Amino acid sequence: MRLLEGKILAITGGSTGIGRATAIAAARHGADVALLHLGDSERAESCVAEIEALGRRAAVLEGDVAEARTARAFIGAAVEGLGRIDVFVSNAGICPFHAFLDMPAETLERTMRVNLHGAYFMVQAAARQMVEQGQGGAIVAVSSISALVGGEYQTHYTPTKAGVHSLMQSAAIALGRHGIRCNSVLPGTIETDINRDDLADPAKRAVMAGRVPLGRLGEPEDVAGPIVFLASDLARYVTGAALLVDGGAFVNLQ
Ligand code: NAD
Ligand code: RM4
Repeated sequence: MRLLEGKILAITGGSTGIGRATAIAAARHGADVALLHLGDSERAESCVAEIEALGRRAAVLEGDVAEARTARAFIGAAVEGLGRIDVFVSNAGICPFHAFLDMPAETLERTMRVNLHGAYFMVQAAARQMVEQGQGGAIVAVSSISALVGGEYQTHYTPTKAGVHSLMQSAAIALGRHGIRCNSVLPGTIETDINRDDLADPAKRAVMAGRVPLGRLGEPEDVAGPIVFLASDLARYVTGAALLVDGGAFVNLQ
């Protein structure tokens, strides 16, 4: 069953990790895909090649989500290249692990700017396009289990993920009258570039894997499926929701 047949999906951070797995899963489900990357042309082009090999169209743009103008440029390029936008996935994010007491102000500000302002600018630009098209749409934001629980070296990051989750709740209200659904996924620990150094510590890795009832850390493809579901008409009455995709880590107290 192809869940996104004939849809056009745009995604940020689409050249690696969860974003790349989602772009390819969407293409397998029948979508054409526009992807935004930052300084990663080679992997972005290889993702485009994979999408095209699946018989779908792809468009690619480079830009920094922290800049509001990137949102306008990306949505504009996606519409120019592929015709319209039915689904938008706000995925780009950073997590430069750092202790709280000596957190550099620039690290805090960059993390907020990319993860929260970036998501806001992008979701707003995508929503404006969907409203103009007049046929509804679906927006999925990649929040995190870290919207709900803390992290000693993530004091700059967890508030942005709580913010992204909250943005989807408020946007669901603002956009419901336009038939645009807004939901978030809350991944647990998924092995990608973002935590490669953090998980290189065997002790930390064992602790993180050990708290997952399903017995392993996540792979990007584990998150792509729930994103495709929320983007699809199977989820047509789901808006303002948050879906944990964490192998059960969040509920594992004892
Ligand atoms: P990743 O590093 O592979 O992906 C992040 C992507 O965002 C990269 O492609 C990167 O180039 C892009 N990006 C970063 N800053 C950008 C900017 N300023 N402008 C444009 N693109 C930018 O790691 P990932 O784990 O796939 O991360 C994707 C999302 O998933 C992030 O929002 C992250 O917070 C979230 N997340 C990840 C995990 C995890 O355990 N891996 C868990 C929960 C949530
Ligand atoms: C997630 C969660 C994971 C961490 C990544 C970087 O939101 O906190 O444990 O590895 O971020």
